[in-house]
This record gives sequence, C-alpha cells and structure tokens, in this order.
Amino acid sequence: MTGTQDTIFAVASGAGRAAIAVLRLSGPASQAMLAALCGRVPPPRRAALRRLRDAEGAELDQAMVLWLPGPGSYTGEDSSELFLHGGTAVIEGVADALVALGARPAEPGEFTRRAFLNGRMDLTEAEAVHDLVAAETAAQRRQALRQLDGALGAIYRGWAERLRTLLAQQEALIDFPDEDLPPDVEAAVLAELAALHREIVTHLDDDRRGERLREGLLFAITGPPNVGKSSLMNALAGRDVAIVSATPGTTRDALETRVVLGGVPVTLVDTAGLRQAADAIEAEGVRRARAHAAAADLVIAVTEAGQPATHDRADVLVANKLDLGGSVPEGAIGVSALAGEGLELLRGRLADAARALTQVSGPPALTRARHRAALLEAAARLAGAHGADLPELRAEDLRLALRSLGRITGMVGVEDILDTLFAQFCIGK
Ligand SMILES: Nc1nc2c(ncn2[C@@H]2O[C@H](COP(=O)(O)OP(=O)(O)OP(=O)(O)O)[C@@H](O)[C@H]2O)c(=O)[nH]1
Ligand SMILES: [Mg+2]
Repeated sequence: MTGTQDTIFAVASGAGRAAIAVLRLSGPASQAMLAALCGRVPPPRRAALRRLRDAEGAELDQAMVLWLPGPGSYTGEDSSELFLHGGTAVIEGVADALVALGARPAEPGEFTRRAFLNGRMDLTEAEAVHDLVAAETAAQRRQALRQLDGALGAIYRGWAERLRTLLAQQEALIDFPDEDLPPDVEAAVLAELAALHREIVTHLDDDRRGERLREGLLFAITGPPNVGKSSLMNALAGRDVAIVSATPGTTRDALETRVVLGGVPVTLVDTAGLRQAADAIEAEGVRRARAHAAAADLVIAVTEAGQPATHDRADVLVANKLDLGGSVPEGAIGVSALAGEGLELLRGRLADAARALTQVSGPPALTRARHRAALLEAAARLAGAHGADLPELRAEDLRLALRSLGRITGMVGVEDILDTLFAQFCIGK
C-alpha cells in the first residue's frame, strides 16, 4: 500500500458514457490542486460552477465543484468532488491534469480505507459501505444500512468493553491475591464470563441468516432425467437459460442463473438428471449435480406428476407436467412448466423459503465469515478462560478473546487483513 500522504483521485460513478461523472479527490494537496484546476476554490461544502483548465490554460470542462475540507469529510482528509460531464475526453483530460499536479489514481477501496484509518468509521461500517454498493435487493440494502449506522459494530464494541473490565478485574486478582479484595470478585468474574460467552454463542447460532442475505442463496433443481428441470428453471427465470429437449440426459453441466425471490438474490442451479450415467461426461454431470444439491440452501426436487418421488433431499417437492393428468403426491406442488399452471404457487413457496432462510429479527446479524471466525475464536478463548486453573492463564485467555473481538471492528491488529479487505471494493469507494 502506498503512503497516505499521497493525494488520490478516482471516478466514483460507474464506467461507461453518462451525463455526469463524479470525480473524487482526497489528500493533503486537494485544495491546492482544486485551485490549480478551477481558479477560485468555493467555500467549504458549497456547490459552485467552475471552468476547469489544465496547466497550459486549455479548458477541460465546465463543472460543479465541491471543496470538502477535513476532518469532516468522508475520508477525514481534505477532499473535493467534481461533477464532470461524463465524456471520456473530459474525464481523461481532468485525470491527466491531476496527475500533472502530482495526484495519483486511487486503488480499489482506498477512500474508505482512509476513512477507516482516520477513525471516521470502524471496519464493520467500512464493510457495510461495500455491501451497500453491492446490494441488489431491499432486504440487503436494509441490512447494509443498519451495519453502516454502526449497529453491528456497537454490539462488538460493547462486548469488548465488558471483556476489558473483566480483564482488569482478573489482573487485580493476580496482583493482589492476599489483599482484601471483596471475596466474591472471582465468582463475579466467572459469572460475567459465562454470560458473555452465552451471548456470543447465541449471536453465532443464527443459521447464517445475515451472511446468507449478504451473499445470496443457492437453490438447486434436482431430479431424474427428463422430468422438466430445465423447463422449470427457464420458467422461474423468465428466460431461456437452459436447453430443453425430449432426450433424457440433455443437461450435463450445472447451469446457473440469478433471480430474486422474496427480496433475496437467489442463484438457481439446474443440474443433470440423476441416473446411471451413459458416459463419462454425463457421470461428471451427475457428480456435479449431487455436489450442488449438497451445497444448496434449498433443493427443489422435481418429479413427474403420477410418478413416485425418489429424491434423497427434497426441501420443496415439485410434481411437473401436471397438464398430462398425473396425480400430485402428498406434500408436493403440482405445476406445469410448459403451461404455466402452479408456477405462481411455487414462486410464492420459494419466496417464503428465501425469506425464512435470511430473516433476521431482533439485533443485527452477523454478516461475514470474517466476523464469524473472530467470534468463534473469542468464544473458544472465553470457554478456555472459564475452565482455566491458574489466574494467569485465565487472564491470558481473556486477552486473546479481547484481541479477537477487537479485530472485527478494527480496534487492534488488522494490518494484515486490510489489503485483502479493501481490494474487494470498487475504485472510487
Ligand atoms: N407436457 C409437458 N411437457 C413438459 C413439461 N415440462 C417439460 N416438458 C417436456 O419434457 C421434456 C424434458 O424437459 P427438460 O426441461 O429438458 O427436462 P430435464 O429434467 O431438464 O431433463 P434432463 O436435462 O435430460 O435431465 C421436454 O420435451 C419438455 O418440453 C410440462 O410441464 N408438460
Ligand atoms: Mg435439463
């Protein structure tokens, strides 16, 4: 990572031609560079129209500009935003002028990284910025906004605060074993330790709802050959994703498509029909089908109306080809992928399932594997502390638990993960 003394810039609006392109500038030289580009710098946080010129005086654009002095800016540094006309020549002209003035293009997530390093937000909030930019549905947006508000970070900081108190009490037990500490200090430490452990374990025991909502769900369509799995996938997706044919064994590879069900992004996977494979390619397809079914959040098991269901796992059982007049087995939803019958009912059931798999009630949910790993570590250390024989060992476990919690919000020891974390961000964020 290059130094934070650099002044960086990036187009924060999307790629491609657009009416306006938002260019962000942040770093110590922001004000001087803005002045060089547009002459008079407008008053802080007041939009003004300016002619932008390069060092030779050639006009680059007429743009609305904002001067955003630190520390009250997004990054906490002196910064500026330019609302340029969105043409390539304009953007390149301004970018070249900025480079000539000594600025450099920002790396992915560098603005948010600076915001974190300058204490403008904790790491869970920085991650929420990324999630909000990536949010495809309203439910994802709500979760990201809540995290951006600091609701999740507040829980983790609260636990860290209690742990710090516990650690101080434990250290007092070590330093003054014979002095007249109240007799029940150790009992109180153990009780609080157990309570904290319980809260973290409860938070962890959430069926990955928050993570599932953030990442989206995986629904696999499985069943014997030729029952209409691909037809059903196409019907649910509303487009021709998979080849449909009367020949059994048509689908060989697993095919994916994204749909939104119940406000949750869902990847639908159409799989090869499960049967004794005719050749090596089909055998591989069947192996992949089984692997997808095993990894899926939900299996849509398809059979033909009138045929018995033989699936290993059927979270939602569908009897297709209802138009041919077969009977629907107990517990199955009868549909016709061809005629459209029953599809609304099926869509409703899948939407309910998607919501149930991701619905978070009460306090904000865990949203990332990174948080889960740190919390699992903290819980293990707390359990260790509770069972420790020696006061010194208990204190050490508490210290390690505190460190794990601190890594979630970025209070301690996160230098090693920052590069990976912010590399996932967009340029300009
Ligand atoms: N009558 C009727 N035929 C259907 C229906 N759905 C699919 N079919 C037909 O059944 C045949 C197989 O459909 P596919 O969607 O390819 O079935 P599949 O389960 O994906 O088959 P494989 O990929 O070979 O495992 C095709 O000829 C479809 O037109 C339906 O609801 N009614
Ligand atoms: Mg198929």
